[in-house]
Amino acid sequence: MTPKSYATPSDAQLYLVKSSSSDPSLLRQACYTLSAHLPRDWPEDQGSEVAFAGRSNVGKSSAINAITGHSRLARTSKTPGRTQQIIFFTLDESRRLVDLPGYGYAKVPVAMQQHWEKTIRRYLEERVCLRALILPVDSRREPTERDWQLLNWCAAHGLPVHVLLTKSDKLGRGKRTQALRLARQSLSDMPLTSVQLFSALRDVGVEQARHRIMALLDSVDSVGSSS
Ligand SMILES: Nc1nc2c(ncn2[C@@H]2O[C@H](COP(=O)(O)OP(=O)(O)OP(=O)(O)O)[C@@H](O)[C@H]2O)c(=O)[nH]1
Ligand SMILES: [Mg+2]
Repeated sequence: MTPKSYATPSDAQLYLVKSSSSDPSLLRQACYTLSAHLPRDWPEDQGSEVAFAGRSNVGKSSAINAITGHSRLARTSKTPGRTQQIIFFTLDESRRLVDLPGYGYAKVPVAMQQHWEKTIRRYLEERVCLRALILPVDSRREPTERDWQLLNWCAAHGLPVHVLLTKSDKLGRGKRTQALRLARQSLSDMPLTSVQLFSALRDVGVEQARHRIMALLDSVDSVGSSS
């Protein structure tokens, strides 16, 4: 399988700047479309998608719920490994959000971990309509090795990533500011990667994330037209 090639970072950045005015209220229209175990079950590869990826239990599904304003759209759980399929949510006829299974939870059976490793890789490499990843990272912890692998892969392929420093309600003000500063520093050599503080529980950074996601969804993709 030939990995798709994304726009060069500088091109992609230009596209993003052009299209930052989309109305975030569209996100409230999100509705569940389907859950896919296998690539053949994915919706047709057209329009644009932004996918939430990241460590198990970091708050991906909670972030989707906060951002769409629907408390039960994506299933959340205290037990890691809750999302075990690729879940597609439709915003309108051409735009979707995607909840990917989390990685890094040791109690998920090895065969299942391998299946998702392979399927998520395939999703990233082949999905032409994928515009960007949202990567929630726990604001109290360092990104994991697997987070870095994903960030590096996206940087190498020109795929934008927006990092949400989740569960920031668990940090005091000083620690929150410090977490944001450190994250900005460590991502500073990745021009297509942005970062913000976020809390699904306390509504921190939700509006900011909405604006970013809309800009990413509506960024022009040079891949679809060139590959
Ligand atoms: N304090 C706090 N807890 C949160 C926040 N976001 C999520 N959580 C909690 O973290 C746990 C995991 O949240 P999920 O949204 O299910 O995490 P996930 O990344 O989708 O997990 P998997 O589907 O297992 O990969 C739940 O108990 C949530 O209530 C937040 O902003 N603040
Ligand atoms: Mg989940």
